[in-house]
Parts: sequence; structure tokens; C-alpha cells
Amino acid sequence: MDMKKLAAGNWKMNGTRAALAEVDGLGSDRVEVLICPPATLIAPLADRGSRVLVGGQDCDARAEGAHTGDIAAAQLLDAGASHVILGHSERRADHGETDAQVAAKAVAAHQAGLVTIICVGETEAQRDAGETLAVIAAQLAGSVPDCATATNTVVAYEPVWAIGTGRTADASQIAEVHGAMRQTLAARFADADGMRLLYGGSVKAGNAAEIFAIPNVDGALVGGASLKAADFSPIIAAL
Ligand code: G2H
Repeated sequence: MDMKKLAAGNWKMNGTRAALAEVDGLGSDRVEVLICPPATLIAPLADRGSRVLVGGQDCDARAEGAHTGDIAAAQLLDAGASHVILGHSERRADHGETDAQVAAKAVAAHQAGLVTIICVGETEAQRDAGETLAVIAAQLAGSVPDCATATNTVVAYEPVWAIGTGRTADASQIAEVHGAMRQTLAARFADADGMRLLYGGSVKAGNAAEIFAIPNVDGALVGGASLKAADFSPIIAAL
């Protein structure tokens, strides 16, 4: 399968309309470039007509109704999003999201026509206890729904201890987890070889090339270093 690599920016709760100019020059024919801004900026970014893909950072599993503050997958699509990040560790921690809830959101997103980026990752305590591969396998089993395909699903490995901390997993740690994820997914999905596996956690220009050279790393989910074009461009170029 022809797999285009993916550079995905997760702006988290950062940015106002003034920040959208950062995206204008980021498009690429060689790789997919995606920006997931706060919900308030999805439509303004999509309407800008840039070549960059636009995504949400979460969606609700329900289609519509009396759910104040929540956003349905179809509403993201209507605003111009093609992708949605689900199960980011910050949502699992801040909002108590469970694997089952992430899977339900993913089903809703796929039904709406969105590509999901489903996040998994171990805490520092879990790594220290030697539980990393078991934790990741359990999260994949619980968070990735049966309707996942290489076309509608991307999986992001983000060790919780490497997020926004300046620490990155080393090459052997990333290779071990990504290899295990590929095997786990292959046991369930016939097209798992084509499913893109992203690494996330303090990716920056200085470490991107080394990370992208690791087997089974098909791109990155980038937080802080996706906010400024000057920081994100070299990461895209390294992919
Ligand atoms: C991990 C990542 C983006 P950062 O959360 O999802 O953020 O690159 O700032 O560690």
C-alpha cells in the first residue's frame, strides 16, 4: 500500500485567529501535513484554503442533542476537518476518558467520514514497572474499534512522560513499542501494514530526523513545535 507519511500538529489549547498565518506555507506534496487547532479555529483555518489538512482534537460519540459544550464528529466535518485526535493522554487525564469511550468516539468519527488519530502511551510509573508493552496492547485493544482500517485510522504512540517535558523516548524504546504496535494491530486488521503509526512527545527539529529513521515510525504528532512555522517546517522537511 502507498503510505504517505503524516506530520500532524496538535495545537492543544493554544492560538487565536492571529496564529493562522503560521500555517500558510506548510503544505507539502510529499507528505501529509495536518494541523489540529482549537475548535474555534477549525473553520477559519479550513476556509483559508491552504493545502494543510485540518483536524479536531476530540469529538463526542453522540450525533447531536442536549450536550452543552460537546462537538459531534459530523460538526467537525462540516467545519472543514478531515481528521480528529482521540484519546490524547491529556484528555484521558483531564476528562477521565476511558478506552471504551475513545473507541465509541472513533466509531462515530469513522461513521461521519473522519480519519481518527488514536493516542496511546504509558506513564513513567508504568514504564518503570516494566508494563509498557502490556499497557499499549491493552489501550490498542480497548481504544481502536473493529471498524478501523489503514485508511480511516492512524495510531499515535505518545509516552506520557515525554509530553511537553523536553524528554523524548530513545530510539530503541520507540522501535520496541512501534514494532509491538504493528504486530498487535496485524493480529486484528488485515491492512495493519498500511496503518500509519506516529510518534509524539517533545518532537522538535533537532530530533525529528533520528525519530523518523526508526522502523515503523510513519510520522509524528507534534505539540509545542507545531505552533510556529519556523519550528514545524524543519520537522516536515525531515519526514
Ligand atoms: C504530545 C505532543 C503532541 P509535545 O502531547 O500531541 O506534544 O510535542 O508538546 O510534547
